[in-house]
Amino acid sequence: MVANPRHLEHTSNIGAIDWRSVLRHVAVSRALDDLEEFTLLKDRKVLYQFSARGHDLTQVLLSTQLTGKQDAVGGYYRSRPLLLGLGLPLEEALSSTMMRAGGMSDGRDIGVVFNLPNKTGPCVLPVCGGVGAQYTPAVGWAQSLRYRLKQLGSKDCENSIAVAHGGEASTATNGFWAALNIVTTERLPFLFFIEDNGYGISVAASRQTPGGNIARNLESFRGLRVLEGNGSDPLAAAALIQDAVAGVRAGDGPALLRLIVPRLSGHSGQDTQTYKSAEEIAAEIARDPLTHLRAQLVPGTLSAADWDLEISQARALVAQTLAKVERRAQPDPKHIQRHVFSETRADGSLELQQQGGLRGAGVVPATGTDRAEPQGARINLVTAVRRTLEHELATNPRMLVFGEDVGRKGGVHAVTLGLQERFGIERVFDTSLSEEGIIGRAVGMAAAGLMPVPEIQFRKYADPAAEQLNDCGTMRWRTMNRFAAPMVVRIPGGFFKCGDPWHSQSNEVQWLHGVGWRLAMPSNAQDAVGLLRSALRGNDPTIFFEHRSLLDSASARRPYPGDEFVVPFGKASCLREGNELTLVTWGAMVERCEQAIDASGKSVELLDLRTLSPWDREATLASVRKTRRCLIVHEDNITAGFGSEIAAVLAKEAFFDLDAPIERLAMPDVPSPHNPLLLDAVLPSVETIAQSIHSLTEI
Ligand SMILES: Cc1ncc(C[n+]2csc(CCOP(=O)(O)OP(=O)(O)O)c2C)c(N)n1
Repeated sequence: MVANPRHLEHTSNIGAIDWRSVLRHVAVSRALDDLEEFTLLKDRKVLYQFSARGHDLTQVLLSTQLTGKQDAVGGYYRSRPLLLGLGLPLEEALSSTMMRAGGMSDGRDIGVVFNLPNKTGPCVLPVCGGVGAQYTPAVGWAQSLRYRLKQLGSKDCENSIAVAHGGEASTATNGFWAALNIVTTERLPFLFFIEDNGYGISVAASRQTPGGNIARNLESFRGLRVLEGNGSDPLAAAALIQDAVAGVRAGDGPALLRLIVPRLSGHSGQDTQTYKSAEEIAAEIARDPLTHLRAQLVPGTLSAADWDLEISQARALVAQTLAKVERRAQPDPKHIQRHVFSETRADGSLELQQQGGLRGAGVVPATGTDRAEPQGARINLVTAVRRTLEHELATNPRMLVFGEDVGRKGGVHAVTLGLQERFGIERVFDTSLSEEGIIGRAVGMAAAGLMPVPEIQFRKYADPAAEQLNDCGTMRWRTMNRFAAPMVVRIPGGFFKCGDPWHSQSNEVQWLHGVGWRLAMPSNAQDAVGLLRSALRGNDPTIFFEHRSLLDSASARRPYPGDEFVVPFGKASCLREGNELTLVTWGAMVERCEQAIDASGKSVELLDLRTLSPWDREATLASVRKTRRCLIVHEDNITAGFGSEIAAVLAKEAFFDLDAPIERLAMPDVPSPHNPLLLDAVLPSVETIAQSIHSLTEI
């Protein structure tokens, strides 16, 4: 049943609310909105403005309830009053929208997408511009609370909760439904705090969900407590918010609270609201929660003079803050390429993010050794990855492995076989079939100081997670190193005995446009161990590509190189030395290139790049300067494949050293075909590679 204030289940304590403090925060939020909307936008000192007028009272009330030592919020662009209530400094808030130095992002991101690192009180995960992107990371935080309490004994996590804040239109997004499904299935301490202002820009709520009321539609959703009410009514809203939070905190499971609020401005500073009638706008103004708050407080709780004083003090405070922000410097363009990845200072120390990752939680993993100590018989790539995961799980209690079928079955490629048995269901677990949920959840876990290792079952099925992958990669940069979410995403892909457009895509180049991601593409079991371990102990999000044709191939087998073996990223492996031609490749093409070199009888230098982000430019340039010719072979489609990037760098940097054009051999621009005959026709083969070696060396 949808609860209203008459059906509250937890003892209400609205008497404990400091209404004067609530008024103060709402008044400051209003004064900020007014300043931006009516002055700074016109002066072009703010370029993107999202007023929270009408949403402010409910958000400030929510902030008073987020008292858990490990509470976290996933918010959106209209969440500023909530953040102000949680301690966002006013000067940082305004310098963010005014794009000044410092702030949330040093002028890199739109000012209203805030973040609030906090390891000992409520934190706010980095807000994204994409509607609905806030939900699954908040779910990851909620799951981390259970994990940290049970597995790490973090008492602070007891009774802490995660809240996701969004508008009613965001309940139509993939992220919302992915989150809803996970929190109810897993019974996580999670609150959906939905402020329904009736519009998603200009689209009415009735086009987002049947009947326009998401609360009503979710009444029968199993495992979800649903509440709703009027966000303009201070007492009713306070009671509902208290009750919803108290229920989640008490362990009743997830809840959704829908509060109806007026949107007292256009969607953004640019929006003139011509789609609303004058009557509608007047009716919204009549629902202004600030007016209702005054009626509530004056004169019983506050005198009219005290009320006016709070309003004028808020305006004065905002005016003083503006003066300070105006004196702040503009961000320095010199630094714009910084903090894409984790950085070290000249003395070798890490420039640590404020929150996220193992290091953000104060854990510094051992560095390992790049000297292999081969042990025993040769193992295949599957065993190599499994053994590495096993050792790291055994030595790092903050690491979790999860994805579709990775638990009892041990993964569709058997890579995680036996890991759940050994480490338990909290650390190695099956997820629901939602890639958005898998990666989004990993983002929240990483922000909470864990090392998530999600598996995407096949390369193509990372597509539904594209938004979370993208936002994860840019997190460090857009928060100016305040937050980072290091994780290792294992993704099998590429052809096997046959191809097909679903399980066999390679398409690695997409990750290289995903700013902030490291990418490893090992060609053998030894490199797989070393690269995976580097990534698991690293401080950046990493895609670890497990090529399907290499999982059990004879060519990829190597002895296990030891429990501390690491391969540093960005170091190519020179597999053959030669002086007539440099052949650059990676992944499953390595074996074909070796065979082609043998068949050609030419002196060819073979570089296996091993990682593409970063890639070893120096080794490639040095080799090409020596051999004066270069052939690049890859499985990914040829147009704008990574070979183009390598060729462009060589053309610029080694132009006068070249005796022949740089050549690329790659899959034409078609999806991977299924029939092996068709697949063979499009993949670079030993024969076509050998032919290219011949024609290039004979120029
Ligand atoms: C994934 C995505 N699609 C479209 C947009 C453009 N957009 C920004 S806000 C918005 C409407 C959101 O409405 P709602 O969730 O109800 O929140 P409100 O703005 O009303 O507070 C749209 C379509 C976006 N930011 N992200």
